[in-house]
Amino acid sequence: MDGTIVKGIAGFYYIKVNNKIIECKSRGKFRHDELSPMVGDRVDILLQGDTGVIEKIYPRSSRIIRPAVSNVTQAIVVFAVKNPDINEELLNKLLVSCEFNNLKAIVCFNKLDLELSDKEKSIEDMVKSAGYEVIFLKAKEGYGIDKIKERLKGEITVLCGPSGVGKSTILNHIAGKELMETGVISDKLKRGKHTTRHSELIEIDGGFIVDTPGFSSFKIDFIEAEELQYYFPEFKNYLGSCKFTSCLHYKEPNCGIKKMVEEGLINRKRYNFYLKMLDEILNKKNIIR
Ligand SMILES: Nc1nc2c(ncn2[C@@H]2O[C@H](COP(=O)(O)OP(=O)(O)OP(=O)(O)O)[C@@H](O)[C@H]2O)c(=O)[nH]1
Ligand SMILES: [Mg+2]
Ligand SMILES: [Zn+2]
Repeated sequence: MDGTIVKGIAGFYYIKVNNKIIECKSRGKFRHDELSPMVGDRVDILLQGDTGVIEKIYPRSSRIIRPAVSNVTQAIVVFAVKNPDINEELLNKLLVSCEFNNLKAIVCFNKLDLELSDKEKSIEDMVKSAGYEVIFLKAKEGYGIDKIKERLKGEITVLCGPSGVGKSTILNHIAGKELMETGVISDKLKRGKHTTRHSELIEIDGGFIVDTPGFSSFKIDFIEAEELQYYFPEFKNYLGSCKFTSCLHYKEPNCGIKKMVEEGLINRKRYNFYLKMLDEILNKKNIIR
């Protein structure tokens, strides 16, 4: 029998098999492969009465750390237009992190019922110029939720973004009545969440979605300086046009990326963010050396 691990608590794993959740233990042998089951894993299980044993973990297509979930295919990056204000740098860092982890990213701006100013408009332009889809929401009223639901089928989606932007509100609306029960359970679990740090996949509309606790800062300086450019999708078409193949698009002459920034084909805010991250990465290296 094969299924997907939707939750793991204290050595027990909960596997969704067809329409049932089966509680399983893991076989010890995975430890030799330094592989222990994690939420998101596709597994084979052996039934022993009502419970089971995980026999096999299928190869993972991806693995994210916070929350620890495998096989995630997509991220819904949530910010609020107000309360709290959009942190542009954090937004860009999350987008780079999505590219690094090979996740499709969709950006949602929630709380559209609150005032929308030129600042949000320019951030929307920036995000769209990098090729990302933008969805506006009034999650509290359920507005825009249907657009998100359309994107969930066949995906394992992670909801991420700062605290208080409305991620859990979105998830509750997506799930509707069905989750109300799950909501009660995960409310209970949420209390333990800070200590156990487990995450749970919720099956909706032919896909899985996982909520995450919000965060306010985020580092991406583990990325190599030479690789950073590949996590800016809007650079891709122009990367061959620099004079030097090793160009980092910083101080080098005849840089195709800088030229595109001058011509307005690459968003200047995104380019400035790229430079800032590059600087952080290079400085970090200096300290280690
Ligand atoms: N005005 C307005 N408030 C909203 C909207 N959606 C959510 N909120 C409110 O924003 C607050 C935070 O919502 P949550 O869903 O808990 O936010 P979260 O992103 O899950 O926060 P963390 O769990 O701390 O990461 C709540 O008071 C919600 O009622 C909206 O569309 N408009
Ligand atoms: Mg929440
Ligand atoms: Zn260049």
